[in-house]
Amino acid sequence: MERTFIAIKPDAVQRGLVGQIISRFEAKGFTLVGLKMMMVSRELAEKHYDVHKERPFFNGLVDFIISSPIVAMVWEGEGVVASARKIIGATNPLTSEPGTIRGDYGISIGRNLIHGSDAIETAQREISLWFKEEELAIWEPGLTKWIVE
Ligand code: D4T
Repeated sequence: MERTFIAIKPDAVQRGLVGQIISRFEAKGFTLVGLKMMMVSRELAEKHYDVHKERPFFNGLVDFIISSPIVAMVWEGEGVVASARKIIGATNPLTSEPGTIRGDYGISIGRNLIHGSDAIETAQREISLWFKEEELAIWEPGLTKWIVE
């Protein structure tokens, strides 16, 4: 079953948006299989954003991610990687569509509330970077037959 890595960033945690953000994925019908609140080490933040290490915003981005707790999650479901990206919205909240998380709650690209894996292979890499296998629950909600044909 497809899985994606989602992180609720420090700005969204500080603003009390954790519940509303989790609700959107629950209401859609995806299954939560991993969840932890944590302070992120600089080493983990740098590994996670390794692809951006030459970009001018890299240091500021890492400083932001480690500045305050985040909520790390793994969500499961058919097509969850691409669907979560749509639920999250475009990188710059000013251009994200209303109805998306960034479109509804954000203004600034450096405070864009949430991260979601951008492809299935990225999701696999990120899930193994952030979670141990035993931290993930293998379960099927009883409601699944009412959500997935
Ligand atoms: P993430 O990876 O956080 O889900 O965001 P996106 O996938 O939507 O966007 P990204 O990888 O291009 O950017 C990663 C992260 O860097 C911040 N950022 C980005 C920034 O602060 N300034 C910038 O100019 C850009 C391009 C926001 C998201």
